[in-house]
Amino acid sequence: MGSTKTSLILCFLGFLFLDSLLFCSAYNVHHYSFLLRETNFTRLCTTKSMFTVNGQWPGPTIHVRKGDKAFVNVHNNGDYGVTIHWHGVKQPKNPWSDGPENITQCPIKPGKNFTYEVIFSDEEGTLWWHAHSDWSRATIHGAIVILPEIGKTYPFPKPYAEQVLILAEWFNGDVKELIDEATSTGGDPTPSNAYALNGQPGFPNNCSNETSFRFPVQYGKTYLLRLVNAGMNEEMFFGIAKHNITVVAQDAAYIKPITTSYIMITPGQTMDILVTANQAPSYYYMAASPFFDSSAPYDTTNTSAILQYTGTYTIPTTIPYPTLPNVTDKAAADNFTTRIRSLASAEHPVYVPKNVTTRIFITVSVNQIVCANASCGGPSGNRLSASLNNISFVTPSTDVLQAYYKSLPNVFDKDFPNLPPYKFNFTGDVGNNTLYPSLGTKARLINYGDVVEIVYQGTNVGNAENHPMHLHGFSFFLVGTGYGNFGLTNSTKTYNLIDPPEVNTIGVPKNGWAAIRFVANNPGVWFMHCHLERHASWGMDTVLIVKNGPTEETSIRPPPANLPICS
Ligand SMILES: *[C@@H]1O[C@H](CO)[C@@H](O)[C@H](O)[C@H]1NC(C)=O
Ligand SMILES: *[C@@H]1O[C@H](CO)[C@@H](O)[C@H](O)[C@H]1NC(C)=O
Ligand SMILES: *[C@@H]1O[C@H](CO)[C@@H](O)[C@H](O)[C@H]1NC(C)=O
Ligand SMILES: *[C@@H]1O[C@H](CO)[C@@H](O)[C@H](O)[C@H]1NC(C)=O
Ligand SMILES: *[C@@H]1O[C@H](CO)[C@@H](O)[C@H](O)[C@H]1NC(C)=O
Ligand SMILES: *[C@@H]1O[C@H](CO)[C@@H](O)[C@H](O)[C@H]1NC(C)=O
Ligand SMILES: *[C@@H]1O[C@H](CO)[C@@H](O)[C@H](O)[C@H]1NC(C)=O
Ligand SMILES: *[C@@H]1O[C@H](CO)[C@@H](O)[C@H](O)[C@H]1NC(C)=O
Ligand SMILES: *[C@@H]1O[C@H](CO)[C@@H](O)[C@H](O)[C@H]1NC(C)=O
Ligand SMILES: *[C@@H]1O[C@H](CO)[C@@H](O)[C@H](O)[C@H]1NC(C)=O
Ligand SMILES: *[C@@H]1O[C@H](CO)[C@@H](O)[C@H](O)[C@H]1NC(C)=O
Ligand SMILES: *[C@@H]1O[C@H](CO)[C@@H](O)[C@H](O)[C@H]1NC(C)=O
Ligand SMILES: [Cu+2]
Repeated sequence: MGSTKTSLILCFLGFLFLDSLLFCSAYNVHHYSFLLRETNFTRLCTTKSMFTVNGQWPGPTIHVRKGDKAFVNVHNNGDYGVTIHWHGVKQPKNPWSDGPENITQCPIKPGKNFTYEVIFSDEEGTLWWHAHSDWSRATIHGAIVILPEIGKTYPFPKPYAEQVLILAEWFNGDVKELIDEATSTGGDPTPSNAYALNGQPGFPNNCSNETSFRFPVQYGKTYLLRLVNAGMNEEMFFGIAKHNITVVAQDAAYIKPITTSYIMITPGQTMDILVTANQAPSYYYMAASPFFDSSAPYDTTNTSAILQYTGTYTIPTTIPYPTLPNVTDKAAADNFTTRIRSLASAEHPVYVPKNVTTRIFITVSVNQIVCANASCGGPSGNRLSASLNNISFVTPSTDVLQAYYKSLPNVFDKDFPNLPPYKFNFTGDVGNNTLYPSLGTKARLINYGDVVEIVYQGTNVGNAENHPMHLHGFSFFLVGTGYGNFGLTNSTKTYNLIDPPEVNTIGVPKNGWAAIRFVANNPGVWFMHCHLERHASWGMDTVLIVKNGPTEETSIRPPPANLPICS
């Protein structure tokens, strides 16, 4: 329903010395229709109308093969404007279809439609799509499954079957009202009322036992779970009772298999996980619980689904529940995340950039803005804010891409700095001099082909927390992470330049740092932000603009017809 497929053969005539060679590669073009509309849902015995794609929560899965292309026509029948982002799809030269509101396009208004051209390149595994306007992604999201090219196989034995599993958050109230309310008071938004797996909170949430998502498995078979953390504000642990799980990919790039009893996944991340049904046929809970270490309010519940063996057996009166780490157990989180390595090996080396030409050091902070007469709902009557290099991002009302492409003035500045304005003991006892950010719409221009290293330095300003930083338009090598202050001499010594994972979202540890590298080979306007929605709304965002290279092949494509109009 709502999707069709056609095949194209793309041929290049290449000349190699005296021989001419014809290269052909086949790829498929897929067409999807997304109708955005309000739909009633009942969870936790509460019924509400919510904004969805095709009336589904989670929304439809997009299925492609590596290197394919998808045209997705999004028609908005809702009450307010919205955009869609294809999270982790690099979209070579095509920022026009990337989606973040007022960064690469203005919203698709009610009654209007826009067709996204989603261009896949080297991604393979699981990604996802989501609304990129205010908090509408809470209900507007779905998975993207990218299979190997025809004739190619997974780098692990073919699983018997596959299942998308989406972790999300259910709010009893209207999500738009909730964030509008928090924005008007300046206080913390109300946390969600439950997490959900494939749209169902499951045991032990109220009114949820009977509707748990159930995944039927056959004894002896191995399954591939494609797990997406579409949650809004919390990193999560996930595990399956009495079953080990083996993680084989993250963010649509394969990794060396990690066998574990639990994982930690941040909002924005995706993981491909093998599980073998090798226990006594029965019911087993798969569950997720928050990993959150901050004084901010958060959703303290757990969500579960049921791994249900097929066959005849006595249904257990007590279903085994997985043991997941404590909510603040960062050693447990690190124990998993520090094991993640790309598939690179001596036989199959991966080029990790070594000759850095552009270094950007970014402090990542939660801040406050002073309100007259302490009239706001945050600490000390202040307004909660957040920043990168002490600049709290202000969303413009004309998109940055259009302004850049057409050289429109007064939309954004090009002076996002390489360093924070003050040097201090970032993770120590910080005073108030860094509590208050400056405001601005600042982008960092990068030359085509630059070898970029970005160090994200978490700070103890305001409220120290983990920050899952996400960059559009690229996947990057995570070359290092650590606690405390980053130091160019001591921290770079700990880098992994052999087999670092290649990802699009990285959890910067609380009061720690993370270093990433990438080659700026994708011209465009690319949003970079914390994937905790609270922080993104408060200004923990900036824009990287990769300039055109010397040729058409290295330049931004012309804009599509019918881009939504800003107003
Ligand atoms: C949604 O639910 C509300 C009340 O809960 C009801 O008034 C409304 O008619 C429902 N809408 C649809 C489309 O079912
Ligand atoms: C479950 O419902 C009861 C009664 O309405 C309520 O008191 C309780 O807080 C709810 N529990 C959760 C976890 O929502
Ligand atoms: C849900 O399941 C749990 C565990 O089996 C049980 O304790 C609880 O009473 C059930 N709740 C309902 C409403 O059936
Ligand atoms: C899980 O893996 C550990 C370590 O390899 C192993 O000791 C344990 O027996 C495994 N458990 C199951 C249920 O397979
Ligand atoms: C988690 O750890 C904290 C601090 O050690 C402790 O206070 C809390 O009770 C623990 N929570 C659970 C659910 O075990
Ligand atoms: C990491 O997990 C392994 C296997 O569960 C355990 O043996 C080890 O002690 C853990 N390490 C830390 C630092 O928690
Ligand atoms: C490293 O980059 C610099 C600046 O672009 C360049 O001059 C130098 O030749 C490069 N070195 C290597 C080994 O690529
Ligand atoms: C984006 O710009 C439009 C005007 O073009 C404005 O109505 C909307 O509020 C802006 N969005 C955000 C998140 O600022
Ligand atoms: C920075 O702060 C940390 C935590 O308070 C402290 O342990 C460390 O000594 C401080 N470093 C310096 C250079 O003052
Ligand atoms: C920092 O600012 C807060 C108000 O935002 C105030 O309560 C506190 O006393 C200040 N601390 C210092 C050390 O100035
Ligand atoms: C690394 O260097 C930085 C900057 O000099 C320093 O603040 C930090 O404490 C050092 N870290 C370690 C682990 O030595
Ligand atoms: C979609 O938008 C285009 C203009 O952007 C318009 O011509 C077309 O009629 C619209 N289609 C629908 C089904 O509304
Ligand atoms: Cu954050």
